[in-house]
Amino acid sequence: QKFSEIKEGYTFDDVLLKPIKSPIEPREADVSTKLSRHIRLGVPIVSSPMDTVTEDQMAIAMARYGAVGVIHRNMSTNEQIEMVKKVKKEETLIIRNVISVDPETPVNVARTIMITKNIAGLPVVSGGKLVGILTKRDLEFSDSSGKIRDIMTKNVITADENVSIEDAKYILYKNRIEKLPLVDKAGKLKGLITAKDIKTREKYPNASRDTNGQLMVGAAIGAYDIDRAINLEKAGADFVVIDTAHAHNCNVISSLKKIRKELSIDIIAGNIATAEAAEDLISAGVDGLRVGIGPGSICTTRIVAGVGVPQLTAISSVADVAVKHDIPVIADGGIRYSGDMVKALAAGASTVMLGSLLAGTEESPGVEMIINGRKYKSYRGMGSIGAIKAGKSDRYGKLGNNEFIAEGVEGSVPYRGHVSENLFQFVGGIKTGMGYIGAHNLDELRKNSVFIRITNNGLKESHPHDIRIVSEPPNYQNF
Ligand code: RVP
Repeated sequence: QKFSEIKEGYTFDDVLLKPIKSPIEPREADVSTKLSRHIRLGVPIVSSPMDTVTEDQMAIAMARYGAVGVIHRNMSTNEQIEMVKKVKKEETLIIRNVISVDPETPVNVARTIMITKNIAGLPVVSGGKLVGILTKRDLEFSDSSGKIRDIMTKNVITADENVSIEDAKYILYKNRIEKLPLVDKAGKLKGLITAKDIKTREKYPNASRDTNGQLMVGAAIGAYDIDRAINLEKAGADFVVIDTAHAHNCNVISSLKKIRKELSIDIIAGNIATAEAAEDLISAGVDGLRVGIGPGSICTTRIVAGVGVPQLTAISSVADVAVKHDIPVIADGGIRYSGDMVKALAAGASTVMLGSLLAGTEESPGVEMIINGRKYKSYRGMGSIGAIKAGKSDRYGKLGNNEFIAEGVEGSVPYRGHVSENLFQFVGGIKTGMGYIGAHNLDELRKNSVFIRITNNGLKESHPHDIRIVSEPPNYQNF
């Protein structure tokens, strides 16, 4: 395209959404969505794979709320695998590797196991078969030098290994027991369900869970990191994100095809910003697209390289192609308020990915600091010098073995409390937007939305003006 045929690109502050006659109240709006070809989420928000944003604690908090986190890759494969496993184990409903003891075990040995492993009910197994359970009550007045077989509870209430959660709950409740061992037809111990785990699960009814009831989690990989991808899948990751600054690169695409052959979980790839890139990545077999070249709050790509596409134009260019193939789009970068999320979703994204808005939360791995009496947390670009030096430097600007060009900065963002409080505000903002647009769900938001191009004066008018703000609401903070 010649310079004389130059086109305009727009971003969040360039537009507003027109209000439309609406049959719905915000509380009725359904924000559920697709993250990728096979993954559905209750909340259209994803935490970014950055080393000051998403590790296991962030991923757990996101999944519990119905959103999802992508664990960053600025660490060894083993460290990343451990984090994935931590998320998967956080709310395991059926314990598969059950610790058990033989009936001939001395009582004092069993007591030590129960104390050190913090177990309240210990299944007793002989030749693989469940023969009893040892509870704290059994131990209370027992002779420490005796054998377990003499004091264990023999008539154990069990359930079939394929019991449904609802049935398990009923059995636990009806019999007033805390532990329910699961056995196969031959009476062999196959697992254990505890009342405590069921209660924890009920605290988070909208959590993003896999088919086993475990929290969902994604993990980032480098474009050429096939081994990492395979190991993450083995560790239980629900999807991987091929994490590059420019996924519309021939080497990345041929590597993506190889990774596609090795994995059966969903593969999301990015970042891209054009329709052509969307076509090529979809042909190569991706299950989701991550959009954004340069909009990130910590990103200097557009300044250093002179390259990028204003984010709303990028989202809609990619989404126009992706929608034809039913491939969901993640709008990644540049989101500062819930209104930006509504605009991104209206422009065609199925989810938004957040960095700076989550970096200040309790669950992020960033370092806390106090500046002028106010609490902040560190936040840095993955192309910043600090992040590159700390780990794998291949997302951004590698020129040679030890030479690199930074494409990001390091800084801090205000402390923002817990992830759940923030997600509550973000989802509330999205639903409020949907109420103005008469959208019952995100499909309708996309279809009903009419954008208006605004001027700088319109933008000035949009923000609070001609007032000295004395009290900042949690969803509008300037600093
Ligand atoms: P933001 O939410 O505006 O803070 O942007 C976060 C996004 O910025 C990330 O998800 C990623 O796409 C991009 N990023 C991360 N590091 C850098 C960089 O150093 N340039 N950019």
